[in-house]
Amino acid sequence: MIFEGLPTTPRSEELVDKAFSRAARAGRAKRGHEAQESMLRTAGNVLSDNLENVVVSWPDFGFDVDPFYYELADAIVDVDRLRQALSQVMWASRQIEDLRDEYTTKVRNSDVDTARKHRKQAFARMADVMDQIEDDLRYIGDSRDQLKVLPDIRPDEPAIVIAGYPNVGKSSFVNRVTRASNEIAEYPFTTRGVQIGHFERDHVRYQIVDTPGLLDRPEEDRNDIERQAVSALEHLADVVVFVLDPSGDCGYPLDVQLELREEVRELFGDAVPFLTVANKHDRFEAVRAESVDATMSVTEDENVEDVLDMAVEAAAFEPDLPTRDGGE
Ligand SMILES: Nc1nc2c(ncn2[C@@H]2O[C@H](COP(=O)(O)OP(=O)(O)OP(=O)(O)O)[C@@H](O)[C@H]2O)c(=O)[nH]1
Ligand SMILES: [Mg+2]
Repeated sequence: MIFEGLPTTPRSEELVDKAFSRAARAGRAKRGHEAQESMLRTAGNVLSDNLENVVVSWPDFGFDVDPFYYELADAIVDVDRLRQALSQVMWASRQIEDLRDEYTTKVRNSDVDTARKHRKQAFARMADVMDQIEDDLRYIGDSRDQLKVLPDIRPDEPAIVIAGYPNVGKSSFVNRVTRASNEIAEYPFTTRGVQIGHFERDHVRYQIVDTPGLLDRPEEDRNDIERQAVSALEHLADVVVFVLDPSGDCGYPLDVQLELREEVRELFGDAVPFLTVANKHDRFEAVRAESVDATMSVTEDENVEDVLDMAVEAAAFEPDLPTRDGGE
């Protein structure tokens, strides 16, 4: 996952302490001008290098971040604010380099007492720059802590997104079709976690994503974070499987479920294939044919594999296979 390896972000104060104590140590090893210059260089380098490392450890949001993760990240933190913070930190890194170079010249061209004054002034100005980015570093650090735990979804692998009212059998379906691989993980993303299962067809790994609390109720009941997470799912989905429970055992009448279906269908738009599957076939006789693409019963193991085949076919995923004659 793209944000997984981000290192912890240092705080301003922490970096200043580190830079100035290293500088003091470097200064003790030398005398006169050289001591002052060495302190200046050490402090400047420690600060500017550490700040630059903070920035370069992040992916470029305008370039390297898949739309799925961009949206998801933006649901959790303010990505514009984060990008601004990162560019402020980059600015600070450059600013400190400039101070280092400016004062190195001054130190070299003055007597030892004045050199010490210049060095002290440089340190004060560096500390000032660090004060100015205190909030930015904190925002970056907090963002890092939150984004680090995003679910490990691969935007480049085909994804089947499961939707439908609570209790219709979404999790039962996901559990059933991923039983062999047993790769279901819970993530602290929404209140109820995101469930991601995997299975393989023709050597292609498919992700099957169940999002309790997201696609299981009308739009107006979602809060901002959830709405944003839904729009992330829109980028991710290669096919949506909407699960109905025509028996009504789930507690929602069929017409209410069909309303939600239209809403979810509109959310994803025409570009994403959409399948409606009536589950719990053991609990109802028939459902009007035009409203569903398939019927199944997960608990009776009826038609489940066929539904999965339909989903795989609808996702129409074409892996980039090497050409047979190896022409390239
Ligand atoms: N009779 C019958 N019951 C089923 C079938 N599939 C699932 N169930 C039952 O329906 C209940 C709800 O199933 P879940 O898989 O938890 O439903 P869900 O859609 O994941 O529910 P939420 O996670 O709350 O959104 C469970 O008691 C299942 O055993 C089925 O085909 N027939
Ligand atoms: Mg569930």
